[in-house]
Amino acid sequence: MFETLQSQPADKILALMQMYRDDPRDTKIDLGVGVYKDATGLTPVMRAVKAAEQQIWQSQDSKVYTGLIGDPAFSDAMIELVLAGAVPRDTVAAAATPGGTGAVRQAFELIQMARPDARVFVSDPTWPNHLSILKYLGMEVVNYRYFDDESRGVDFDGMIADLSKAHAGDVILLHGCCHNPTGANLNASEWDAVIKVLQETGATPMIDIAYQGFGDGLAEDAAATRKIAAAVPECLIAASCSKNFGIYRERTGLLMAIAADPAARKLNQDTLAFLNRQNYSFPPDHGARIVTTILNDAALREDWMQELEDVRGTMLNLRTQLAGELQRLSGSDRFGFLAQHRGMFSRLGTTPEKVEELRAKHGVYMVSDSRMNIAGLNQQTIPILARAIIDVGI
Ligand code: PLP
Ligand code: TYF
Repeated sequence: MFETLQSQPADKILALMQMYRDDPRDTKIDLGVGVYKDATGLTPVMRAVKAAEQQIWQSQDSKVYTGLIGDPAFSDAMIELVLAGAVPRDTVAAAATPGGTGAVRQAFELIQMARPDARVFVSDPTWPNHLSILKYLGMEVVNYRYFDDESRGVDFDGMIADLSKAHAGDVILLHGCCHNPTGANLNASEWDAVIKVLQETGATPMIDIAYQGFGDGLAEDAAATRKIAAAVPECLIAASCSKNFGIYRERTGLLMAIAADPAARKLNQDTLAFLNRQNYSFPPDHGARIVTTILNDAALREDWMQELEDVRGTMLNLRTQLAGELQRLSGSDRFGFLAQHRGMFSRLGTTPEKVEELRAKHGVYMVSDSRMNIAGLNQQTIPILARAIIDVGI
């Protein structure tokens, strides 16, 4: 029967990861897949994660099933981390999911169950998995303008104009912080304007927050999410713990559905449990338990926050240094956007041909849309990358 299958397009980011591994050059530089790497190129297990795992190993006396929505203590801890009391707790339904991707998938399914004809507005560009999951589910996608090719910032007027075309029953998907793939983000007053559009159109926001703590700080990165959640009656939030806890392979995420009032919460909560049951029954627990242990232990939480700050500071330094080096080599300010962008990624804003030239000639690997993972750089590779960028004429 399976001869009827059609081959599916590969994930470009993951294909690039393989290509990099197969490249024998020892001068190669990996700026592809979005994982944090330290100065030695390693993605370490965070100190607090190790300590939490040790505690769990010592104290856990059963691995019996949790519940369909996972351990409620994980939901409580994550709701606090992301929302910090921005909305009444008794309006928030939540379910643990396999990673942020699981939360995104369950959110789309929840939308589809509630409104089979909902349109989902997505930034142009957005994380490719948003588009492929929406396509797979047969949901209607509307692009809104986001990246300004000229300034490498946000095309804010275009964005607002496009979002204004949404109406009640539509969903507007927003990146809570550290936009993937561009690195370009809204400022506080621009977020306020987006909130105004949400209120005027009645469209429902869905916020994907996968990099809290990677941009301007834990609270700063969640500020827009909190403000939106408080300003509209209903809101979906897909949170990932992969990056900020460095537990990528543990598959740890949470989907939150905020209802207009406590009475409406129950239906959301029951539906989230139903959706988990249909797709995988019980969500993974180990990563969720690590996160809960860290967030609920003052010393571990403090240590985790410190290490996350160091990670964030490292990426900011790399940004400033790369922008500085490019300014020196090019004699112009045209790469200043690199220091303005936030999170792991920056879109350089060049053609796939130039990206290919960077790979073939200089062993620099970035996604063909010219997204580079800033965390893939270090002191040695910054000048090499800067020279390569100038050499290919970007
Ligand atoms: N959403 C965005 C925008 C992402 O970049 C990612 C990737 O890390 C995710 C969601 C979810 O990641 P994960 O499923 O690994 O938690
Ligand atoms: O955008 C990235 O690089 C990360 C990691 O199918 C990732 O979000 C990449 C591709 C993918 C899942 C995660």
